[in-house]
Amino acid sequence: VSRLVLVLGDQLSPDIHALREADRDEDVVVMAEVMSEASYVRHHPKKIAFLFAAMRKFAARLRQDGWTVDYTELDDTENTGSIPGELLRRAEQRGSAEVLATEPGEWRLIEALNDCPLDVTQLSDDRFLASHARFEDWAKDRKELRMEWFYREMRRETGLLMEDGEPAGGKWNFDHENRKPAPGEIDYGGPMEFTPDEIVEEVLDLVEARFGENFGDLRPFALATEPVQARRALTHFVKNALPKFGDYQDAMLEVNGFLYHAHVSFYLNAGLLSWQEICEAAEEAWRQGDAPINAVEGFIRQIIGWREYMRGIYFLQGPDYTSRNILNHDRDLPGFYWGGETRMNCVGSAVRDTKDHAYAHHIQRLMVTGNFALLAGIDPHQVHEWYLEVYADAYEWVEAPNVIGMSQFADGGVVGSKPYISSGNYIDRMSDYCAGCHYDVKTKTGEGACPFNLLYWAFLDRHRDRFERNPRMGNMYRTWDRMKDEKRDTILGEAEEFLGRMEKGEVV
Ligand code: FAD
Ligand code: DLZ
Ligand code: SF4
Repeated sequence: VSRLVLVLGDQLSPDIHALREADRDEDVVVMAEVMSEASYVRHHPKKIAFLFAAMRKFAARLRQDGWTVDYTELDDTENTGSIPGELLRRAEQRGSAEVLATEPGEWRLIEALNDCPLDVTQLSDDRFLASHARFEDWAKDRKELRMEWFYREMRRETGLLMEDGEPAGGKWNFDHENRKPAPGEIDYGGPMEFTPDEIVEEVLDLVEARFGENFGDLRPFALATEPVQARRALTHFVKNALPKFGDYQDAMLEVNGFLYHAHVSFYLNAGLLSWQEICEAAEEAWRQGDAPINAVEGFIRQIIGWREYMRGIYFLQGPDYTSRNILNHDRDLPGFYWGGETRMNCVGSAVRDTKDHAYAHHIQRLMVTGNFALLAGIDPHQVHEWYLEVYADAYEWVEAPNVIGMSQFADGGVVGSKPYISSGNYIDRMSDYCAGCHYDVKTKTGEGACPFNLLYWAFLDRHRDRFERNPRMGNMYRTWDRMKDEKRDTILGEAEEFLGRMEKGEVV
């Protein structure tokens, strides 16, 4: 009897564990577009379209390679609407009782497969550098799980940018060279774009009809949906943008939301590219003298460092991670996160980029939308759902530790030793947003004061007990304490008033 081989929408790699273990002549691959996955949050239409198109192409490729594939399209009349439902239906049709799966990237789905009445084996997802056991081993007996230490071990294990056991260039980390403010002009035309073919067009029509109400623009759609395209996009980045990736990694520009970023997270997370090929391409550019060490080291650190570390944290912390809320924040996410009007140019621009592209780069996510939500005391679970919805690269294993941990400090400091907060000053230094803003970043109180300036101090004041003894935050408290009582009262009063207007839905 044949076994079923489950391949999920973000497992589109021909050497995924379940396929490696399966028998091409005997077993049947099951892939399914299902409402339960397409609606656990209201995903950006581009995210759904990208995945469905990539899934359809992957299924076609598997068939070409000799696999039998039972593929369910969303509109199939028999579609049961969930992954376990489709497994049961196919099991009955094929007379199978056994399922080979690769572990999903979300507790919800892992549990759903555990609860499925078939005999489901969840094999490890070994498309990652660090297995669960490897990360647990690293984490055990450590008081603090700092990414940098983990990263160095990953450098040694992969040999990436290593020379005779020493880090290339003599240092592990070149970040102090990587914090340049926004350049006046960008000499890079942005990520490679792909014209939709027939398969993509068909999916776009489907997504438009079924998910047209979700936040985000479906068209124009220019993402890669197959490995050959994704590899071209990678090569394009390595050649044209990687050399400046480091310099402008933290910069933000109103007219250009891509800067020198790779724009490959969707492809990597869904399985169209592997971390190995991305890192090897970057390392090779450095070896050839085409990209400087600060760029290549910074880039590789994001992938074998941050990405692997975040996944480790998600699985180490367990299924309740997304409900952590150590700071007891409970405000609702304001409507301008879904494109409602706001006078804050930085937030408006980051949300607009997100709506257009299902993409924003790291500093927009962290220091604009994330920073604002944290300062304003938004319920971290709502923030988490927003990030899971709006970005085409968002799956819980990577989104949650970035949002709940890094961005919202809701895990109490597992990921970050201090909260990522800043006043308007930081945004002004790193971007050109403030020049075109209704508010004045230099104004601290009164008419036109930048809300980030007000909310920053209000946050510190509100959470004094937790943070004032943090050695990296002492300076901020000393500055706050040096202000006259009257000024502090004004700031806190105006912050409160701003949040009140925001909660009433006034344009702020
Ligand atoms: P680049 O800036 O060019 O970086 C190269 C690659 O490094 C990325 O493709 C990505 O694979 C990896 N990487 C970089 N930073 C991180 C990180 N912090 N965690 C994991 N991988 C990283 N990334 C996701 O893939 N999915 C998410 O849902 C997601 N949510 C985020 C939410 C918040 C609040 C923050 C602050 C960051 C989030 N990130 C997420 C990390 C990062 O912002 C994106 O990976 C990155 O913006 C993707 O764009 P890029 O390919 O142009 O990346
Ligand atoms: C995100 C997503 C969406 C929108 N749709 C599907 C789908 O219809 N079928 C499927 O197999 N996977 C889909 N996915 C990806 C899953 O949600 C993802 O595998 C889990 O969140 C685990 O990472
Ligand atoms: Fe954002 Fe303040 Fe600058 Fe406006 S002035 S863009 S709100 S940081």
